[in-house]
Amino acid sequence: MRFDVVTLFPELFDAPPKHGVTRRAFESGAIELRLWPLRDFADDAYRRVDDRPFGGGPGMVLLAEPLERALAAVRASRGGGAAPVVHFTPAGRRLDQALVREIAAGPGAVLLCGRYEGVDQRVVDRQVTLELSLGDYVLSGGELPALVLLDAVARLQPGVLSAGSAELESFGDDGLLEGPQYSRPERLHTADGDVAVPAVLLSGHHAEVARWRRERSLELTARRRPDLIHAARAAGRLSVADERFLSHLQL
Ligand code: 9D3
Repeated sequence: MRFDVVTLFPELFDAPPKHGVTRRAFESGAIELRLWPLRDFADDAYRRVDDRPFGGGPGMVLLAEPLERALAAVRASRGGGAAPVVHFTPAGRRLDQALVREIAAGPGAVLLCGRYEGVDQRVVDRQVTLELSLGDYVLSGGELPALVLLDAVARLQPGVLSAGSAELESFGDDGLLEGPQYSRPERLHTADGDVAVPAVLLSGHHAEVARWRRERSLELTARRRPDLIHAARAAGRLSVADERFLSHLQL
């Protein structure tokens, strides 16, 4: 799948193909990343891509014409195909794992990263098919949100994660938070005494380990994210044993 990124800051996208588990998705060619520096599509000697908003007000707006030229070049380069054109904006729909899965199953996308106060609305109206936000906090532009989407999609590519982890984790198939994890040593020596790993995890009883993990997961989710318990229940993802455990929880 192919992602075309229109941005004033293409250098910000150097990292994902170089580091961590997602590097494999780029090295294998599962994800092709093409960058379109917006300044290359300016039409004046100063390479101007922003100007003051009509009607007045603070800040600057990304100009329509460089954006239209950049998007025309992207479309020509991609050929036909109906890839979504995503605009990252605080006014967009909140990105979640269901949407990440949908995008990961498609042909990629064109990612339009806004800066300043935003982009000329005529470009949004003509070209954009999906507006996305990361959540209710103020960033300085759409580049970090685009990197977040690329990371979330890259780790779903076959061969990127060790078997099973993509399905089992938080916001994976069961939609609950994950409980605690422990590794060596069995007893951690500290200034205020030894700290042991929960004994059940060392017992070798796989069914008991699974039940213990399920209960920790249910307990944490019920305390921190009761909305996710309600969603799991509505989707039929809670067993009779899960419901019995939850009914005895003192929240
Ligand atoms: C006058 C109001 N503006 C400043 C508070 C609105 C505004 C415009 C552009 C605020 C931030 C930005 C830049 N942010 C993004 O481009 C952005 C974003 C974000 O700020 N938060 C969460 N998700 C996203 S996606 C793109």
